[in-house]
Amino acid sequence: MAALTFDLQTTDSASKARAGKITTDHGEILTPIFMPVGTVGSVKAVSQKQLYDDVKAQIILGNTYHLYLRPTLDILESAGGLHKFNGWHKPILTDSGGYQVFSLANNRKIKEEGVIFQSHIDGSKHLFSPERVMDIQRTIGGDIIMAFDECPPYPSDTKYAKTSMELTHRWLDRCFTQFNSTPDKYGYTQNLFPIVQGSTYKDLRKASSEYIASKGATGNAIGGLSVGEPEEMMYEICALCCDHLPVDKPRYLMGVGTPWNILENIALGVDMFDCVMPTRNGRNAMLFTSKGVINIDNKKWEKDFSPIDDGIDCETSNYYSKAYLRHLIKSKEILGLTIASVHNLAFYLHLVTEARKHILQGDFVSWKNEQVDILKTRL
Ligand code: PRF
Repeated sequence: MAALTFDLQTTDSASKARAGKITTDHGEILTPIFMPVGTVGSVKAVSQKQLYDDVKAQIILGNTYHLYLRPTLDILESAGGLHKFNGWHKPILTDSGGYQVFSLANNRKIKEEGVIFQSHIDGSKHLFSPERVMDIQRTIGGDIIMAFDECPPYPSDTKYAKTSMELTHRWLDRCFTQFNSTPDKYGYTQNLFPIVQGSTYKDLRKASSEYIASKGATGNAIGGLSVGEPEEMMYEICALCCDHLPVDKPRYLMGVGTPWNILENIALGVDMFDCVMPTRNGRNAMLFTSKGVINIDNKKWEKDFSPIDDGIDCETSNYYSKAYLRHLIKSKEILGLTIASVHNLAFYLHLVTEARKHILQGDFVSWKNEQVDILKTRL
């Protein structure tokens, strides 16, 4: 079994967009790629079969914070890891909890050692340290595991951003020491991706990107963006980070974003994305389609019996009508949540697949500019 490799197939001549292929012990991932979020080991409202066949997902994400609290490591280890537990046999990436612990846990205290927090489920007290989080992710069994970081809120002053970045870097050293001194648990190779921080400060972002690059990891991530800053600022910082991260390793922009955010960041050199938006917004009646954004709650769709989206290759999106999906969502039927989530995810996967096609074809930028206007249209 072997560490993750990245084969950079093409770099666009008119932008920094790339087409590549990631190889892991659970199979290949063609990039750019979008990773559906499966927080507790399940992509909300979507079955594994729908992820394989309709969404055509190549990798999914799980969250350390949630999986550690429930079902707990004992059960995941007994199952032989998350792939065996949930029946998803393609690659899995786990986020470290270094973000969820700040947004979800109660009474959290950040110290040099790590973060002490109380479970949002039963109030029990826990410590996440870099060492502990490496051990936990080893046990969950993701193909890609993430470093334990602090994501500072937006806005943060320079002093806080710098102190926080330096802590993230010290934690990173401890992550690598622990990761390198523990074996793979289930017979396949796990890979540790470090995370760039530094808030919205260019000097900090440059320093952090260089520090992260110096680790020689098999892939690198950009964190701390899409946390409330203006879109243009996100693009500017993301561009700077990409320019200081290795060209021959995949770059992962964490927690981004809208369909147009994804295309713009692909143009800056990002290869991997994840976001709860397609599933969460889908459950709240917002659909992303090849013709623009639809609020399926709107009366306008009451008697629209045309398919949800016939512009993408997804049986669910082609089969059910807008009027029927509107009825299901209005009636709070469970099937409505499933159809909306499957459609939105299939659309995100369609979008990155098309982006890849146009990068390989050499007309990515003109296609992207045309798409961004369509994607933002409110239907
Ligand atoms: N760090 C981690 N996970 C994350 C983020 C981060 O900064 C973000 C920020 N957009 C989303 N998910 N570990």
